[in-house]
Amino acid sequence: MKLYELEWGLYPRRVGIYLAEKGITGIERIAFDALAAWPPPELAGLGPLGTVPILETQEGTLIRSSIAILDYLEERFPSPDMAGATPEERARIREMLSVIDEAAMQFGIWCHKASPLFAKGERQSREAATFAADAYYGRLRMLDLLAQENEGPFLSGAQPTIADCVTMATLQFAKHVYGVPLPEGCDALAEWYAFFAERPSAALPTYPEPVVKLAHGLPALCPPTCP
Ligand SMILES: N[C@@H](CCC(=O)N[C@@H](CS)C(=O)NCC(=O)O)C(=O)O
Repeated sequence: MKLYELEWGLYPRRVGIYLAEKGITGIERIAFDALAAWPPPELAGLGPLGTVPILETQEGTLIRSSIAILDYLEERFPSPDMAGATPEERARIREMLSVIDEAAMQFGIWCHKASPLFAKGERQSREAATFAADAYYGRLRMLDLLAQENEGPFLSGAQPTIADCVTMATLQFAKHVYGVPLPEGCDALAEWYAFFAERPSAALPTYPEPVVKLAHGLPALCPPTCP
């Protein structure tokens, strides 16, 4: 199998953290360079979406969404279970996944509409960015409530799940690339973050300096109205 990725990108990191937690090592990793022209020419041969991660299975099927890749790998490698052992556990993990996936989407809009990183290629909108920043923090507050219900130390139960991987990829990227902290008062989420960040799977990737230079400091530039 082959995984096409940007090692440090928010969505590919979901898969990177998952592979490390799961202990899957036999996948060839092909990392693109975001500082070169985007999209890289090789991406054109991998279907029309033009985003990473993409998993190419042994049979040659291309899977082009991070959550679909995680679902596929869970079915392919069921042990150790990271998707929930019972229908109830699976539902709980999906509940968290949908909240953090919505958060990631809103975070992307905040960045695309207000960060100097995108100012050249995209129409900027302070109004859209502030709306998205508030929506991002709103989703994290929801996730904090869900984390409060859990006995931990992981987001859902006593073992790492795909909800931990997807959440860590999002929060770590927000913090280290854009300088976006957790919203105030999200103590359960903050406690989980401090715990999970120490795991080897969450070791920081190398973020490209020119990207961080332009991206860092987003909250000062365009703050959420309810920090
Ligand atoms: N929904 C997709 C989103 C993937 C995505 O947007 N990836 C970013 C990199 S982190 C990308 O490829 N962006 C390039 C572009 O949109 O042109 C997933 O979950 O995999």
